[in-house]
Amino acid sequence: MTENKAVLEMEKKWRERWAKEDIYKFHPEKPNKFYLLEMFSYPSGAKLHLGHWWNYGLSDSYGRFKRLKGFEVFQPMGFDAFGLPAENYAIKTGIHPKDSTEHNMAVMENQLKNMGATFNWEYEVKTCEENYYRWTQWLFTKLYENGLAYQKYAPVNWCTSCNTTLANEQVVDGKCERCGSQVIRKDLTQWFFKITAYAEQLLEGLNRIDWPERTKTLQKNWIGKSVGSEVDFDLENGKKITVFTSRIDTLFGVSWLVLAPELPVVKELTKKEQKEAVEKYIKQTASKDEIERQNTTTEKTGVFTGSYAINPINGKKVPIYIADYVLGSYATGAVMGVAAHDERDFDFALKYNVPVIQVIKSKDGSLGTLPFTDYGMLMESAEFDGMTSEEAKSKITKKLETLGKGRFKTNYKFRDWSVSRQRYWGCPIPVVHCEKCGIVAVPEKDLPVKLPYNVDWTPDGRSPLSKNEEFMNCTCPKCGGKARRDPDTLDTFVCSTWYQFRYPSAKINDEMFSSEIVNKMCPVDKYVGGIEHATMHLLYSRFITKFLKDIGKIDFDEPFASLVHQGMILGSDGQKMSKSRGNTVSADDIISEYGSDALRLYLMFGFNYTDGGPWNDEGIKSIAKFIERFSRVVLSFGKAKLENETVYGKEEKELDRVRNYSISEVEKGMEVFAFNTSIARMMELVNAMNKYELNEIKNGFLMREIAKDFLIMIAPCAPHLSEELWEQIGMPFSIHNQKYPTWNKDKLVLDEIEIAVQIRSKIVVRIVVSTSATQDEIEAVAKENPKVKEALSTFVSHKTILIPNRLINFV
Ligand code: ANZ
Ligand code: ZN
Repeated sequence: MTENKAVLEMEKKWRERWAKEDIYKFHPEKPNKFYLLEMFSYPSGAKLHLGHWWNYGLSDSYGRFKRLKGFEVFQPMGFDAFGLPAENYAIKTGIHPKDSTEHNMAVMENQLKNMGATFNWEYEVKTCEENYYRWTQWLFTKLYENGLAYQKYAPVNWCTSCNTTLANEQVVDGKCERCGSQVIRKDLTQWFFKITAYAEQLLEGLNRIDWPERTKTLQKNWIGKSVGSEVDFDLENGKKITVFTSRIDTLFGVSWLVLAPELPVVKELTKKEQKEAVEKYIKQTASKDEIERQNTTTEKTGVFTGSYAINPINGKKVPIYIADYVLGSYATGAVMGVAAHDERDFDFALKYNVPVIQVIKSKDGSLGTLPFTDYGMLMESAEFDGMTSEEAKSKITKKLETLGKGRFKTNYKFRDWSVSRQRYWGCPIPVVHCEKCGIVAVPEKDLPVKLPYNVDWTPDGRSPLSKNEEFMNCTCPKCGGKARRDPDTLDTFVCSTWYQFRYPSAKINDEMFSSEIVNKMCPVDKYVGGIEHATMHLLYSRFITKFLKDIGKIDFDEPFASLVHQGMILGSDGQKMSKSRGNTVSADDIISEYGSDALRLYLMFGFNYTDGGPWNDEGIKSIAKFIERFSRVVLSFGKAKLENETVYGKEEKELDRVRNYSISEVEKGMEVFAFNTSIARMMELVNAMNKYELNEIKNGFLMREIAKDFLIMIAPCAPHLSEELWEQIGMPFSIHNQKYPTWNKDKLVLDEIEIAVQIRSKIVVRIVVSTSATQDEIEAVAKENPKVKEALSTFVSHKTILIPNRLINFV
């Protein structure tokens, strides 16, 4: 590898000039703001890798394009600075998370600055700083005041070897990501945010945002809305069991009830002779996770409890079973078994010998093959016979309502968001536990509850903060008596729910953010980040945005108006880049050999931004050649003598057409992150410029204009080099303050076009014809061509078929 000193120095020179003159400064008072945001990153100490260039570099190019289009672009950057990696690093090395994080942020900030991006560092946000997490805590207290933050005893992921809880994303295939040990479930009292209260609004809002369809679908499925009914089945002991069903039209076909084994009522219902089998089954179930239990390919198992319940619609007595495919955490944890119309139930019925009662005919009136669930006609009861399923669902539920034994009900699959972490490096939970007053939120004037520096983070199963007496002991803000702090910290996803509002208001410290500023600047106009966040960060921040609107902090309810997911750059072997595979590509090496503009241009040209793809060493080489070519031709065009201004013949017209076409198409591509097509159009323009150079008499004025247009178009993609060439052709600093060139529709019209000539559908030759030529005229031109003449000498053509602008066929 050779270091390309000249290029590196040129790039550095311009970066220094941009910084010195502060040309990317954001002016909030100017109209036409455009808020461009990339998901901020965790401050790792490693060097910037290709992924950073891909994500941040290319969206920076998009932002630069928007600036040229006349927008006042706001593109802030910051760090998602709390989190497990720093704490795990501390456990391994003894280096304090605060120290390593601060170091890493400084290193990374410096590297990001060296990218030559237009980030507005004045508005930097670091979530681990007191003046940030103070407002994360304030947000918590507001949620608490509004009944949306609550404590519950619930299971967490627990690593048996590290002796600590793990976040869901730290559990890989049921094992601890750090040590590979088995992760078990452990019950602990934890804090939750009631995101489920916003289920409907989260669904509805999806219709109003410009997000990729697949991301919206992921959120929709995650929320999992299910419309149905609840039915109460009476028990022999006078109590009742409520089931949730989306198919109440099958109520006449119920053969048994199935409860989730973990439901507390199971113990009461179990008869003596079934006790042993039931208890054994409950134990078995406890070792399975929900995903395993919902696996439809494994055989259904279950155990009879010995008890019966009464079907309220027909008084039939049905047995009660427990089975692990019914989940205790969804709906009521009890289902009615309808073997004839539910596949899972059908398998179960065959195995346990319960009757299969068909109550629905298929639409053609036949009984069909069991089990079938398509909507047909109800039968069996005179009252509902012949109704469609939809009619029957409504009528049956209404009837149950009058009997006091059922009701309409909508359930959602997603759960409230568990936010407590028994870890150190996070935002402390701003409540105290008082013996007299119970849980008391820390009042705003006492925030932040500071994260102490001195703690023992050895993983021994206790929250590190619980071992710091100085932190734990406090006075109750309500009664002034002795109280204890909460020893847990918040999930870092809480910190990132609202950072997009902090940025534009980053200079204000006496409130979470200025509503006036945020209402003006937000929602974010374009958000760029990975799809892996679809059902976490992207859902959480939508929830918190809706909440902030409800408490009057903002007047809009969706944080990100438009969203783009970048794909992923793979190693040249098509696999995810990783050190262990040895397929990583070092961004630094590429830059030192070719310059950062070359890296950007290659990433823009070689891949579809939303797809990504495998790295290719040849690709960067051919981009280097393209750079050489356009540098030469732009200088030649840009330095052309201003003469022959009035010469505007066929060649000038064609060159001008390519220029106008290029301007319009590059713009279209840039707008939708289709950078590869934009670069391809610029390459075509360079070809056309090359061709024009061969002309004898050249319109120097036109050449200069085209050189300038080309440089402005490529400026977002090669920010340093375009600035350099701009200067070399004698233009004043800075190219990045120019306006994107305009194009003229009239100039796009082609005068002449090449079409194919076919004889009996086989191409013989290509000819150039005027775009306004009639079929007869085209035929005449074709017949003059020697090859066509020859072909037609042995074949009598009866007619010609013309496909305009493409071909003429002699048949
Ligand atoms: C009777 C029935 C008959 C059902 C039929 C389906 C088809 P969605 O739409 O996904 O919400 N169910 C209810 N609670 C459950 C739980 N805790 N664990 C597992 N399954 C549960 O599905 C609703 C259906 O899932 C309900 O409708 C119930 O089975 C089952 F031909 O009731 B159904
Ligand atoms: Zn108190």
